[in-house]
Amino acid sequence: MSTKYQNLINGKWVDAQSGETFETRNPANWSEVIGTLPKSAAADVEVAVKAARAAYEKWRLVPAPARGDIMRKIGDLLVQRKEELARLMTREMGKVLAETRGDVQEGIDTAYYAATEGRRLFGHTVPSELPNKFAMAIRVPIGVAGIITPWNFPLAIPTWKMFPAILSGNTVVFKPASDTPATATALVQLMHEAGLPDGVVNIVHGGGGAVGNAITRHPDVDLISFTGSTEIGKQITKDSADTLKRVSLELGGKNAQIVMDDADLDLALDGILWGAFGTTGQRCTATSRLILHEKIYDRFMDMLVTRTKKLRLGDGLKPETEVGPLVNEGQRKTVQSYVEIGQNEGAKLVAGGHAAKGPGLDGGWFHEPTIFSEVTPNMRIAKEEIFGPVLSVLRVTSLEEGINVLNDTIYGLSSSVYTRDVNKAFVAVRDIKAGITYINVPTIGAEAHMPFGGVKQTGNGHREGGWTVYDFYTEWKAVYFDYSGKLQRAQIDNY
Ligand code: UN1
Repeated sequence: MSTKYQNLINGKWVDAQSGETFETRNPANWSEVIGTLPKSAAADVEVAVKAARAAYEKWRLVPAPARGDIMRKIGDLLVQRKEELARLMTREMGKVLAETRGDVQEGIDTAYYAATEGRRLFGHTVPSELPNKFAMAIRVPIGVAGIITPWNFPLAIPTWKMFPAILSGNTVVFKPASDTPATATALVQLMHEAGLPDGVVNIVHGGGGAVGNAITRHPDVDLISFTGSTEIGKQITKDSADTLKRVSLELGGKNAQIVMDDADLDLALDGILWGAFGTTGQRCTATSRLILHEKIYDRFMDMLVTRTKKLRLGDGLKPETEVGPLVNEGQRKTVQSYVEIGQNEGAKLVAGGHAAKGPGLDGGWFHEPTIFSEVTPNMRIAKEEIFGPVLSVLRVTSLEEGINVLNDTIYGLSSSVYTRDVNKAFVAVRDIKAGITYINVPTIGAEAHMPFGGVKQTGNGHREGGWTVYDFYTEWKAVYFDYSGKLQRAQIDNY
């Protein structure tokens, strides 16, 4: 059954002004159309930004605890609809049900965190240097936030951005990935039902070129939060420069797991299978490099290849499926091209390497979980983000070398070290250049109340998640009260 989805602008469900549409389909079974969507353009963004701006002038005055009450209702509705949303998400982007339930859960956690943040949003009171004078710093909202999100966490990532934005008193124009617009619409529908006033959240469907650019270049959009490729992140930075928007970027990764010779190898094996092939490798946190200590290299590779070949591919709605399809044909082509690149570079293909065929697989974008061994740090498959089920394995002789290899990338999102030696673990935490370091945990699975983001070309210094994201969605205002009744000159009268 195909559903007709619309844009939500100023509290009304509407088509694109042009009347044009596009489709969203099931990557496990491409002939299944899930829905049609408005193919919007700059004119639709224009109306949405106007609505968001008008709504902002009222929403900023609603007390934060009252904004938090709506967040709590949003959380409650997400709990009620968790299963329905997870099923829609699996149909729309392919990852297995356990994972799409986890994706919704991340949204629930983010909603309840935001609800309680409505009663915090703490500022500071600070002693003044002058008598009979009071100083404080308070957080104020900023305005209209443009939110541009990817398809791999089609519910969680929009919630990481929209919930703190709205709780802080901003309003939102949201452009979800055109691969997952149905899930995004279900989320916005629920936010609307929870009682957000008209215009506080607006969704405009369409492509990055037409809709995304109109948002990032719009003079009346104050903030941009984007998750996606490093290439587009750089373009957004340029496009938003003319109006000096505040921009938060979560970009690429080339995350690695180091396994030391003293590690619990069974644990490290479970970790790498989940980190590399969970979500079919389509996470910005996915493990795409495995760095093995030479003493355990051969043994661990045997264990890894055996288990990888047993992973069950299929439709994510089936309970026995462990690895779903890639999201679309383009992603599968990218993966196939990297398999070729790896082979030409002289790496050894030890598992997978092909589009997956067979009953239940032929109608979708499936690809075998793939492993290259004997990879060296200068190969492209050791350097470039692939965003699919391809793992490059490198050999090292020490922790120090392992950390150097791990750091040898333009990215710096997530990292992992398996060791039983606490001293080695602390050295790794100190020397690894990444926004996230896990000890005896795979590179995926960040918790919603912790800072999330990366260093180097993974981002531009901001963090999502937890308390840190509120620094992005609020501006600090310094406030001074003088109750002395006379002019007191700072830096002069008291010295
Ligand atoms: C992403 O892939 O962009 O840490 C986000 C994780 C998830 C979020 C991934 N909680 O793997």
